Amino acid sequence: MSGAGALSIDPEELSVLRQTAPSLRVAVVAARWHKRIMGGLTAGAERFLEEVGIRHDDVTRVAAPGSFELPVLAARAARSHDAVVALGVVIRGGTPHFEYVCSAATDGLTKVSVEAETPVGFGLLTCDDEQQALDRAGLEGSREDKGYEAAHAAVAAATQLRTLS
Ligand code: DLZ
Repeated sequence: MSGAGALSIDPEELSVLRQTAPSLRVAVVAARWHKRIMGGLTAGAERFLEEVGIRHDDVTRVAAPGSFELPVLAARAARSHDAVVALGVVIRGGTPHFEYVCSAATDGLTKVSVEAETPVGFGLLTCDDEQQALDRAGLEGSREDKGYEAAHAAVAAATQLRTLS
């Protein structure tokens, strides 16, 4: 199934986001490992951004060599964007230092978000095997669409931040 995340948004929230989100500048930072799964995650994020009316030109797309590098690129993007969507896939079998990469990316992205006060949507899949990642990638046959969800979270939080400033 493609676009699974679309079903999870309340229509009322979607209608509010369509009014508030189009003025946001968003960065999508995506790691290069596991191409097919990343294709699903990035497509899901892009689909959400388009759905709430964020213009293609207001989205900056940044390629990270691997998930370990997501935090530093997200940190720089957070300086000049209202929201960052961080996407990556780490598969246990694929890396002998799975825990290090996962915790470095997770802790790093948390730190970036809080210190920069810029929402970072967490679209990092940390999976035991490829099938778990495929199930969450928003591809044909996937149960979930974590790219779409991460973009939704980042944009929704960015619009809420505006109400606080
Ligand atoms: C080295 C590595 C390995 C083995 N596996 C993954 C992976 O499954 N997913 C991912 O996003 N990145 C992986 N990397 C690359 C690291 O994140 C990092 O880019 C390198 O260690 C260089 O710093």
